[in-house]
Amino acid sequence: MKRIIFALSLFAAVPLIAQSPAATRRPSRPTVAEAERFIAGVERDLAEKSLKSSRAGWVAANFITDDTEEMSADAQRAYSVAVQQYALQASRFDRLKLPAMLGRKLMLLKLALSAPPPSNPTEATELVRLGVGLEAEYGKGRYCRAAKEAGKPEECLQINDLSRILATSRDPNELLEAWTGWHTISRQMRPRYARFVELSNKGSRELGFANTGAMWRAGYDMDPDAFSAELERIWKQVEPLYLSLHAYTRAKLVEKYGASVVPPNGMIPGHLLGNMWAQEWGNIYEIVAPAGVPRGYDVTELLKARNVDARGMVKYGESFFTSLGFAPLPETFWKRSLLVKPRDREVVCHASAWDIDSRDDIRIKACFEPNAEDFVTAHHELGHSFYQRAYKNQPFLLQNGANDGFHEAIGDAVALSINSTYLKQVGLLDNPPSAAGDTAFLLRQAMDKVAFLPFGLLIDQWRWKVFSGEVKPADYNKAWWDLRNKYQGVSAPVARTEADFDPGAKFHIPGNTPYTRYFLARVLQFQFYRAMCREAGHTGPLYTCSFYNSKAAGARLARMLESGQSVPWQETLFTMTGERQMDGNALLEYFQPLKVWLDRQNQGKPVGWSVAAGR
Ligand code: X8Z
Ligand code: ZN
Repeated sequence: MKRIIFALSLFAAVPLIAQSPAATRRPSRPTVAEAERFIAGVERDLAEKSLKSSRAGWVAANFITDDTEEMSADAQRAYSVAVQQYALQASRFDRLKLPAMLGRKLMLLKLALSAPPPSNPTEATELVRLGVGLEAEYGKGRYCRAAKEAGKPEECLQINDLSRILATSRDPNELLEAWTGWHTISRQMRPRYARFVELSNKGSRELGFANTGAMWRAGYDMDPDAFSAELERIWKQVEPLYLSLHAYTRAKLVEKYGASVVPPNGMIPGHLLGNMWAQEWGNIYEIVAPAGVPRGYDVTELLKARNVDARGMVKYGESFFTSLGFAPLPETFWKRSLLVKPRDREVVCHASAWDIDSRDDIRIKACFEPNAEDFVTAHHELGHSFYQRAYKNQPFLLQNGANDGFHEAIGDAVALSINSTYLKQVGLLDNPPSAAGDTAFLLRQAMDKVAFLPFGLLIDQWRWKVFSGEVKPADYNKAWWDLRNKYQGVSAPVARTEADFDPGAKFHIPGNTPYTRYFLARVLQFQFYRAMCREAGHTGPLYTCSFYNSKAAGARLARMLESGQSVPWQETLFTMTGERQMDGNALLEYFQPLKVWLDRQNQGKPVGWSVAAGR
C-alpha cells in the first residue's frame, strides 16, 4: 500500500498563489503561469509535510498506544486538510486551458485522499480521529477465551493466531470458534464507521463528487460509469472459471465434512476455506488435491525444510528483483522494516509498504510467518517498494502507480514466476515434478488467484452502496452477506444479525483502503506476467514461464515503474503489454488447461448455488 501523505498545518490555507499587491485588491484572471507556480508550491509543501505525516503514521502502526494514535491523527489531519484546501483552491484554474501535465497534476490533487475532510475544522478533526482510531482498533483486535485448564489465565488470540487456525485446523468446531471469535472485534465499530462515512461524504461533496464512492471511481482516467461497466465486463469474463472452481471445491468439502456441514448445491460456509475471509483458498489445497495426479510440492514445506525465516523470504524476493536488473534495497530498508510480529507491543500486523520520504527511505511492515501465503505476500510488498523507488524522480503528485491496481499487481506478477523451474534454480526444490504435476500446480494457484476474484470485487460493491446511502447503517451486515452470498457463493457459518459488523473484521474497511485495486491487480498481474514472459523469450504454456534472471523483462518492467502516474494508465499498459484494456484474457490463458480439467471433474455435479439452499 502506497502511503502518500500530503500535509500542511491545519488552518494555514497558505496563500500559495503568489500575488502582487494589486492582485490582492481584486481577483485577477487565472493564468497558466500562475497555475504552474501554484502547483510547484503545492508539490514542495506537500512533499515536506508528507514526510512528517508518514513518520508519525509509521510509529503509530508500529507502537499502537493512545499517544501515538493522537500524534498520528494530528499529522494526518494537517496533511488531509492541506490537500483539501489546495484541491479547492485549484478549482480556480478549472476553465483554463492547461498543458497536459499540469492539468493531470491538478486532477490528481483532487483525487489524492481516500477520505477528504470537510472544510469545517471540527468535522475535519473528527473524521481523521475516527479513521486513525478505527485502524488502531482493528490492529488491537483480539479474541479471548477461557483457558482449557482450570486455574490458567484466559487465552487471547490475535489475527495471526486465528488465521493460523483457519489455515491449518480441519476441525469444524475449532474453525467455527476462531471465525466467530475474530468477528467479535468489529461489533463496536459500526456507529463510528457510519459517522466516518457521513463526514468523508461531506468532504467529497465539497470537491464536487456525489459521494466518496463516486470519488474513488473517478480515479481511473475514464468516465466513472464506464469504469464500473469495465469491472462488470471483466467479472463476466472470469466468472465461469470461478464457478468451476467453486463447484469442484464444494464437492471436495462435502466429501470431507459431509452434506450436513456443506450443502451440496448451496453455498460454502465461510469458515472452511482456509482463510478468515474466504478470500484465498490455497491453505486447504490438500483437501481438494486431486487423486490420481502426481502430488505437487508444497512451498510451506520447502521453506520450513530450509529454515527460511521472514527475512529470508524477503531476501528471496529482493534477489528476484535484482536478477531482473534492479539495484538491491537500501541498507535502511533492512534496518527499519518490521518483518516479524513483536512480542512486547501492539502493531498493525496487516502487511503494508511505506514510502517515507519519496526518496530511498522505503520500508515494509508485516508479521510474516514462514509459509507459502506469506512468501507471496513478501513478493507483493516488494512490488510496492520497487515501484516506489522507481518513480521517485517523478514530480511529487505523479509519484504513484499508473492506477492503484498497477501498484498492487507488480509483486504478484513477479511471484507468478515462483514455479518449479524457479524453485529449482534458486535451490529451494531438488526434484521438480514432471509435466504430469501441472494440474496440481494450476489448481493450487487457482485456489488463491481465482478464488479471490469475487471477493476483490464485492468489497467496494458494498462500500459504494454505503457511501451513496443505498445501504443504511441499519442494514450494513445484511448487505455485506447478500454480496458475499451472491458473488462468492460463501455463507456465514452462523446466523448473523445487525448486532454484528462483519465488514469491520476485514482490515481495509476500518483502514479505509479502496479495494477494487486488488480485483484489478488480479487480472493485471497476468497481463504483466505474460508481457514479461514474452520479453524473456518464453515458449510453451504460459504457466510454465519464469522470467527470473531476464534483464529484458526487467527493463520492460522498470520502464513502466519509472513512469509512475505521469500518463493515463491506458498508455502505460499499452507500452508494457501491447493491450489497451485491463482484461481477464491473460488470466484465462494461464488457467485454460485447468478449466478443461475442472469441467471434466464437475460433470454430473451441481455448478453454482442457490442462496436458499445455503443457510
Ligand atoms: O492488503 C493486501 C496487501 C497489502 S496492500 C497485503 N492484500 C489484499 C488483502 O490482504 O486483502 C493483498 C491481496 C489482497
Ligand atoms: Zn498491496
